[in-house]
Amino acid sequence: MNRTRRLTLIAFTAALLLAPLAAVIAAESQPTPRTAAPRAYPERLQWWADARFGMFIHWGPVSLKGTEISWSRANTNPKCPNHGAIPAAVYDNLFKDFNPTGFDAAQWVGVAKAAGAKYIVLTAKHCDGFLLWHSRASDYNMAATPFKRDICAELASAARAQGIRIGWYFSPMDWRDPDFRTERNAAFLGRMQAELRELLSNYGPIDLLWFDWDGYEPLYDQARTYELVKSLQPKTIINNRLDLGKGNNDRQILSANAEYYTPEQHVGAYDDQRPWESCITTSRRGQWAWGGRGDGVKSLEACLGMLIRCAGGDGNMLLNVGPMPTGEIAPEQANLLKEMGAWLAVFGESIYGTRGGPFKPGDYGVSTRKGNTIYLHILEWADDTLKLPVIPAKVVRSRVPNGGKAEVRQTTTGLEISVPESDRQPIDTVVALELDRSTLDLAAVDVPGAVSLTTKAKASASNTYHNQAEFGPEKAVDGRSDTRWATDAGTKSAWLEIDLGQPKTFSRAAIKQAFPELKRVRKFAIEYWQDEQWKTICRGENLGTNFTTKFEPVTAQRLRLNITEATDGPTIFEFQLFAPLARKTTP
Ligand code: FHN
Repeated sequence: MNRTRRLTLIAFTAALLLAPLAAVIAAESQPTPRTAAPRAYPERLQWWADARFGMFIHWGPVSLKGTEISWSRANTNPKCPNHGAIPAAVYDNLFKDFNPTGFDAAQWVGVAKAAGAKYIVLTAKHCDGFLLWHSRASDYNMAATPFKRDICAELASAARAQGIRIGWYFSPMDWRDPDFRTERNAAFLGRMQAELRELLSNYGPIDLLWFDWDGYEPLYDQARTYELVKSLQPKTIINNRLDLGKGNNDRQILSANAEYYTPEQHVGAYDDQRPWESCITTSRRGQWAWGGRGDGVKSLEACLGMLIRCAGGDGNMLLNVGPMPTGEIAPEQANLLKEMGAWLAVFGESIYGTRGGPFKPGDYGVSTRKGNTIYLHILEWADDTLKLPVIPAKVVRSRVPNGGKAEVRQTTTGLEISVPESDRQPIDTVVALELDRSTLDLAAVDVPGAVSLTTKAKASASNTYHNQAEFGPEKAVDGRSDTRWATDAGTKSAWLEIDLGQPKTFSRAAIKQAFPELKRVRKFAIEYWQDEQWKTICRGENLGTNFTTKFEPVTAQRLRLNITEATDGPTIFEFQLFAPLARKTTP
């Protein structure tokens, strides 16, 4: 066979072999096509996608300290990011006092079940290198503690006994290992892969593997590590973080082995083309491990709101608890989850087994869909009637899952939905719309929110965090909920002033506070400048996640959010004002 024919044959075979991989990587890095219907999940991900809600558990000997897992450990490896206050010699010997006699795996699984979570992910090994199972690969494990018991073994069987899926969080990083990220990294890799082999061999079928990253070099021998996982647990679902390193973000999928991406501590943006799961803490101050009695938890409104917005964005939520050193899940964490479960017991049909959309997330809330049904999740009533854009389908009937009545009008310009105040729900008014066709091949549509009068207006403030433009007053009027005006630590009162450029009339205001769970803003007022003085429109206390208020129309050019009492540097995502809505003159 002559040389050209041989080369053409080789090229042709290579193209044949590489085509599928190229297609996946190409698809993963493509921006989300705007008009496509939701992409079907690979069969192997279907249980996970239908679940929508999982419980994350960050735990280890560090819970004795109530400080953050791994990050509170002092640095012993310059190639690692931790610079904690606890000397390594102290941190690495906490296991000698770790005796969680109150640990009951069935009780933990019970908390997840009562919450309505369908899968659990435990930090079997976090970046501090401590193993929550009996290991031959490393003696820095539970067998060396006074408690001795194998947490992974007990949790895996308790989960299966209660029909809950089990996943391991496994840190490929080990900030304690002397060989990690050094010229002796191969020795570390041998140990890391031996540990992974134990976790995936000794505890039965593992449904999910949650790798993590630390923003530093991903020297984890990915090819062999993935091969090891797939050979031992071909069905296990793998997240995207084994491939991530410097300069990457948690929304990137960088290889064919990574099956979903992982926004952290916030709800991911709407994406029905690539699977995703937001991991978020229940901890009031955002800590993953037990934060001590002084920490506390986020509100039910905040946590349920985030789960509903994740589902409406076509993603999952992995909500974290940090058990106490006694082994128990603290009552405030267990009760919060129980309350979420109570809501899901009534409205679960609008979350489980749904896809996000077809109405994309907006100020009104979100929507989810299943079969011929769209579930509207109305989290905010800007007006008595919610207006939604046109969809190419007929609404044949509507219902409110927990009883109550919804009035739905479909016109050529879209949908109008109203629910009497008495039938509205405190956190989420769910309205189910049955269509004359499947909802699953509808392309998602944007729901334009009312445009705030403050968007892009001139802004000034009494204080800006470190005078950094990134946290300047204009960040609270840029129409984005991922940027924020922030003030210096220790700031006990502050004001944000807006100049609308000319007198404008408004009758509704909204304030989106950053880190609402820290309850920093205790007293505030919205004021306008008239007759050479500031006049009060409304006052409020204990600003939450999304403060909204309506008032008699006011016409003014200069106005301000005056935070008169704060516990510490208040910070605001958005301060919005809205013109009165054109009153529909009934014909
Ligand atoms: O550093 C870890 C952190 O402790 C926690 O485990 C989170 C969970 O997603 N992941 C890392 C931060 O991205």
